[in-house]
Amino acid sequence: MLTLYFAPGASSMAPHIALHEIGVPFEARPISFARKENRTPDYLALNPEGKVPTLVIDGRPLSEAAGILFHLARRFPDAGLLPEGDLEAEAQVISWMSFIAATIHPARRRGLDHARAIYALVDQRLGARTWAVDTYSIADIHLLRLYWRFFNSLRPAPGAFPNLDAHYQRMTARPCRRPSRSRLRSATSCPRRLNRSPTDLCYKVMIPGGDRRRSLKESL
Ligand SMILES: N[C@@H](CCC(=O)N[C@@H](CS)C(=O)NCC(=O)O)C(=O)O
Repeated sequence: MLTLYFAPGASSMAPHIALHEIGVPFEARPISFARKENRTPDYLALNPEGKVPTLVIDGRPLSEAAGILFHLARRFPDAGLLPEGDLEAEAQVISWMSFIAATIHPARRRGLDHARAIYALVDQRLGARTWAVDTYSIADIHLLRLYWRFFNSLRPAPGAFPNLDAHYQRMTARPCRRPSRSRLRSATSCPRRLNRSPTDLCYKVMIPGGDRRRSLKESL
């Protein structure tokens, strides 16, 4: 049983996307910072820092977006979220995720100029390649969430980060990956498309077994 504790728009968005991408059943538990639900004794017992995300795996908590993404990618290899059999490519994914957690994520706290300088570095590091490493991976999901947050809150000048913009467009245009029914027997869902509204990340979710659709929305 997987339970994701998330707050809309927070770092938890990356594992939230990955879980939908994989199509595995999970319980999503929203946490309100405004109501200080991340400071309750029950939540602190799962995540002593009082941060999201936390993924509870059969009762055992796992924190840190990078660790959760790695767990999901390795546990569900059919989703193709981590290069397989290529040590160097796998290490490149870990390198990106360390860079994201240690350098990109804290950048905004050091001011706008610093954040812009860091995103210029990210843009350069990404370059013209399609994905962060040779194939689509959890590093792209992690990167999307950070740039989405930066883009929507600080509104960089058009063309300021062309490689990141192109990556963002590619991410939002990705088609739905539907899990095979034989592999996942229980009800699953997956993202159709991430919309480009300034404040929302919206998945169009298909429920297998019918053409009924519903939206799952993370709003700021
Ligand atoms: N290094 C952590 C950072 C997690 C983090 O900073 N989460 C923020 C939201 S983006 C949070 O929960 N903040 C609530 C708080 O600090 O009270 C990760 O990558 O998962």
